[in-house]
Amino acid sequence: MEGTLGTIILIFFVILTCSGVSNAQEAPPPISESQLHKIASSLEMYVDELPQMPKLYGYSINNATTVFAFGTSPAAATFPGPTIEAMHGVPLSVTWENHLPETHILPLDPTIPVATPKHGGVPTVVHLHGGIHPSTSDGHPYAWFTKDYRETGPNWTHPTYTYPNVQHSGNLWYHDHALGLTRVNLLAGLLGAYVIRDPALDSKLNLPSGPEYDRHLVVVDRSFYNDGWIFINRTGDNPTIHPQWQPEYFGDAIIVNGKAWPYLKVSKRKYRFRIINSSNARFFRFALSNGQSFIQVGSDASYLPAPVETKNILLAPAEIADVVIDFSKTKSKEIVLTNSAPYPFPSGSTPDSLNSKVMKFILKPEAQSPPDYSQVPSVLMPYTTPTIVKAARTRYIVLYEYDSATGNPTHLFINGKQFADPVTETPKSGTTEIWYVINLTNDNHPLHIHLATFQAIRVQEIKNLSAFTSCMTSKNDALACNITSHVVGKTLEIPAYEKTWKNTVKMVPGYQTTIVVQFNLVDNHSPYPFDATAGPGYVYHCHILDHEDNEMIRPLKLVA
Ligand SMILES: *[C@@H]1O[C@H](CO)[C@@H](O)[C@H](O)[C@H]1NC(C)=O
Ligand SMILES: *[C@@H]1O[C@H](CO)[C@@H](O)[C@H](O)[C@H]1NC(C)=O
Ligand SMILES: *[C@@H]1O[C@H](CO)[C@@H](O)[C@H](O)[C@H]1NC(C)=O
Ligand SMILES: *[C@@H]1O[C@H](CO)[C@@H](O)[C@H](O)[C@H]1NC(C)=O
Ligand SMILES: *[C@@H]1O[C@H](CO)[C@@H](O)[C@H](O)[C@H]1NC(C)=O
Ligand SMILES: *[C@@H]1O[C@H](CO)[C@@H](O)[C@H](O)[C@H]1NC(C)=O
Ligand SMILES: CC(=O)N[C@H]1CO[C@H](CO)[C@@H](O)[C@@H]1O
Ligand SMILES: [Cu+2]
Repeated sequence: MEGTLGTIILIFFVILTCSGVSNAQEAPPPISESQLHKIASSLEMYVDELPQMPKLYGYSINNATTVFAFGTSPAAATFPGPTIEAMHGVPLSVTWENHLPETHILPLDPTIPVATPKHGGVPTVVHLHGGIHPSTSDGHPYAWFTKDYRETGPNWTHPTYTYPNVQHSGNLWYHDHALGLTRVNLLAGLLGAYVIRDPALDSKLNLPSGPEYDRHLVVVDRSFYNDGWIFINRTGDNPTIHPQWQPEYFGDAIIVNGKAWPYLKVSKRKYRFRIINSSNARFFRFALSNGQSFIQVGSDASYLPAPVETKNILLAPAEIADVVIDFSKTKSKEIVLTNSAPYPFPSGSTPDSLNSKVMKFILKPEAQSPPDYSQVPSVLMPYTTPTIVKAARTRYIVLYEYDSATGNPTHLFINGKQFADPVTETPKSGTTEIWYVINLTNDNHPLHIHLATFQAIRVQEIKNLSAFTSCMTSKNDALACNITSHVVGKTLEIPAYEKTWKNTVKMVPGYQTTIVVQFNLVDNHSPYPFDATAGPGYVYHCHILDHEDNEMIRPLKLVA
């Protein structure tokens, strides 16, 4: 099909709605963890109706919160940004402009590699997460730009990005990706949903549809000061090394579509929810309080081969769960969407009375529920089985965390390398590779690879981890450290709801996760409809944003 080129202009605007705070750079008075918790617990749950973008403004609590927001004008800017509706096969171009203020609303850390314009302003660049597009439209961390493009990073290309939308229908999201600023720019609000529709496929599947029954839930966690200002700790965990950087941001309040713990009135019928975890570091393990199951139909930007019924969904930052919830059979009048994931995941604190709750569904009476003609088909999308894909080559990808003398993390590297070190991952465009990802840290790292689609096929424990880790720390060479003789421990079951072509996969600590990575087009192995080897190239990184900003990120350059 010949695509027409739609153009929308998206502009960043800061909405200054908070009257109390005039100068962002002026440090607020110190605040304790228990005070933050008290502020979050003073927010009444389930008083706000779940909003739908793009109607909503970024007021998360009783006091308005100043945010950075996406929109086509200051009046139209929202947090999350407007949901971009794209059509399969119809290229879309977006001109990204920067109208952010001269100084950031959150504290920065100059000791990590960070975009630093000489003439002020807040650098930003937009990445379409899960998108298959040229690297000149990928939002490379070095492709940042400030207001009116007066200063640009070394890999900046042009203001207008083109998204070919050659993928089948599914869920993507867009967010800031500027070097060393991702955690604060997303915390400030620079994120939004993007959906690709495909009328032929969508009508065949006949899942719940239309604005009322097919909804996005963009979930984040945030802490706030009393006046509504977003809280981020201004003291680093190793303040003499990094004055501000902390290894993970966790907020006390759970925000869905810009509201803290909202509610949604639902009819007794099926709904489709596209749940995007846009937290900086918080994992969510979702469940429904009445014990009923989710029917998961998609993961990240792909459908599952067949629907999976599950009572729990574990979602890492940047992962997307596409689920159907059938409210027609429950006797409950209210159902709470709950969260039970420890933070940091998997060995941190248990969620408390606040962050164990996400939102509430309030059921309308039967009489008010119109007939439901939607369905959940038994087969969704047949894909190539990863185990029979022919791999062009294998690579070892090792995740390291470095700690100070006090045992606090100072930085994280992939393969012992900094982001600025020369590119080492140079797959051939059109091929498939096997990557063995080895996590030598205590955290679960959601690995995100730009452009590629990939899935885990084996997750196996590393035996004699301390011996292997000490060898790797000195040699940084998995083969020389006898990796195969160490990967002999127990294997973990890969959840059925993750067995599809994903763009973010969780890496279990102390385990080797084997992933099949496709550097070609999902579904049919047709070549990319653009030169994927041109331009500044892509990146792969941990999607815990605090890790990504402190160098758990590496370049990825496709070659012919
Ligand atoms: C914001 O909250 C604080 C403390 O709860 C209160 O004193 C103040 O009046 C509130 N301001 C607005 C605009 O709601
Ligand atoms: C901020 O970080 C410092 C250093 O890690 C810590 O001592 C302090 O408790 C933190 N404050 C809050 C409110 O979390
Ligand atoms: C969201 O993602 C973050 C960071 O990857 C992760 O720690 C958190 O558990 C996720 N939360 C949910 C609800 O999926
Ligand atoms: C672990 O490796 C060390 C060093 O290679 C070795 O001395 C030790 O016996 C090993 N331990 C086990 C339980 O295999
Ligand atoms: C790897 O294993 C071989 C044979 O088992 C052994 O000779 C060699 O010393 C080992 N290398 C390391 C770094 O442990
Ligand atoms: C990207 O930026 C780096 C410097 O950070 C530079 O060496 C490289 O040539 C740039 N690549 C392109 C294609 O602009
Ligand atoms: C080498 C290393 O530090 N591995 C860690 C990986 O994660 C496990 C589980 O959290 C830890 O116990 C290991 O120490
Ligand atoms: Cu990480």
